[in-house]
Amino acid sequence: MSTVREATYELFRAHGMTTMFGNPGSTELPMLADFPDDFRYVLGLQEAVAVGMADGFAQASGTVGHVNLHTAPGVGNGMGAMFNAQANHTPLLVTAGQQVRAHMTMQANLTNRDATRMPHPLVKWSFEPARGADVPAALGRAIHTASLPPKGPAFVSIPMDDWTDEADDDGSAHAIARRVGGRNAPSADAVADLAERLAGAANPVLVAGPDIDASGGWDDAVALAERLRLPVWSIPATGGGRLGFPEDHAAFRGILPPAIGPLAETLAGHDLIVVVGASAFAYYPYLPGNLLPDGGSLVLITSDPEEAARAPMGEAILADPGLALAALLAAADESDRDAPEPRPGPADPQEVEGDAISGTEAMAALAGAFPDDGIVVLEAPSSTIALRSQLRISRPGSYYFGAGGGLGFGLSAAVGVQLAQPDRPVVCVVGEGSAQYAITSFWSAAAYDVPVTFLVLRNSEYAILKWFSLAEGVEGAPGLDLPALDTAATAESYGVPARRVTGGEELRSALGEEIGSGKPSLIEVGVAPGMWLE
Ligand SMILES: Cc1ncc(C[n+]2csc(CCOP(=O)(O)OP(=O)(O)O)c2C)c(N)n1
Repeated sequence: MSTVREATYELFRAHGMTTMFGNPGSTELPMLADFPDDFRYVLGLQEAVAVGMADGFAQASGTVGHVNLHTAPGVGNGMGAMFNAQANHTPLLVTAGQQVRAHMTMQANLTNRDATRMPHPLVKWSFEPARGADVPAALGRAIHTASLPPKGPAFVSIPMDDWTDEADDDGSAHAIARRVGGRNAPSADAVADLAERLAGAANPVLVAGPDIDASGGWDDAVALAERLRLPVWSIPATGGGRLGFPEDHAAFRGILPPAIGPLAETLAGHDLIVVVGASAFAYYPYLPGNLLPDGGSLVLITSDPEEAARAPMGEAILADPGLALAALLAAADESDRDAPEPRPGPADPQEVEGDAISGTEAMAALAGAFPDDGIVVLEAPSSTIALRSQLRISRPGSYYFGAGGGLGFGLSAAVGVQLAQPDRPVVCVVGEGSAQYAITSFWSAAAYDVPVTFLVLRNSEYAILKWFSLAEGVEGAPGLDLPALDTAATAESYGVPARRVTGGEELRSALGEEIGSGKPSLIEVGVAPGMWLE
């Protein structure tokens, strides 16, 4: 006979889920009792940080992440980060403690009175087992649900007295042994049809999305583009948490603009647009126009039925992006079309007045110091495009961004990514405004000696919101300036050594010293106000 707790840890072990992120409360302590030596608990000081770390860890490790939250208030604090995890297609098990069963009907203090409803619509499945003995099977079901396409968070609320209950040994053994595969190959007909259309199109184009990276399709995307001479665009920068194609490749054309009209205009002249591993498209701001260029048709390949259904135009093939690319490649003959125009090289940074530098110059300095095996976690809104233009990432699994747009992903996910990839240097590029949403990540980085290099771009404002004000015709909005926000001093107070640098040269040499140093550290540089688009 084993207890529910023993059977549960066996289940986690069987799935390779031996890292647990969390912030504990009294209702979670029974789960954490006698914490096994082969498990690692990573404390986040606020639940948004714990969820963000688990998100980064899950994506960069390829396992299901696990975050344990404190009953209703902990789930509430974690929900913004769950929104990002859902948009990122991150496989994530979210567990939360719950009052003792005997206390729930009378709604004793800290009872999560509607636990299963609370995290909706951000989770794929939400459950509170009817009996303690069912906890391992419920967790098994949540793990499978999280890892089936579309990957995403699944939630289980667990009353605190369940952990010492006797497990259902037969049921637990099956739960521990079960494996559920979720990669669907496209139908042979769909592949043959699309391969024929790609061969016959006058000017086809590939639009690469984040799930190419997540499904291991990077190399086949490159081979397909080369064989068919396809120009390749990235989906809009704000809509994708990963990169689907090397951005220094000769076929890579750039990043599509995020609004309806400009996006279609950018693709003008293409008669076949094949979008792989993405939502088509995560538009914002609203700039109406035609959804497709004249004479263009679009085929979306996604493993997410909702992405397939909600796209406002074109056809969709429901399939794992990596498997679909492999199948298309196998069906593709070498094309004699002309090779696509190469993308121009990075722009020279413009001079700005005063001590601050442009976001472009800051990103050029980063590019100058960035190692081949580096990983970027990005949350610096007004320098997002500058980073993508200056630092042309050439390897898979090297870029993470909060696709939901909820700030707080950057700092926290960077810690999780680094824990999952201890041998690759992680650089977190973050705006000083964005950093505040997950500021206690600095403590976790210091406490667990997670050697992220944090690059803080300090422009003393919410620059992107000022840019949006112009786009939205809004004047006189309050709350867009951030005077005297000293992120370097705050990081120091949490135990992360910080330094301030001035100018591109100093920034580049500081980055060269810190990246790969094996220690967490922070570099803050002054950046001039404004949007940096090259
Ligand atoms: C949770 C959350 N709250 C608010 C916002 C709105 N928001 C988007 S960008 C931004 C400003 C970010 O400031 P900073 O990191 O300094 O970057 P900058 O725009 O100056 O480059 C804000 C507040 C958001 N995206 N997410």
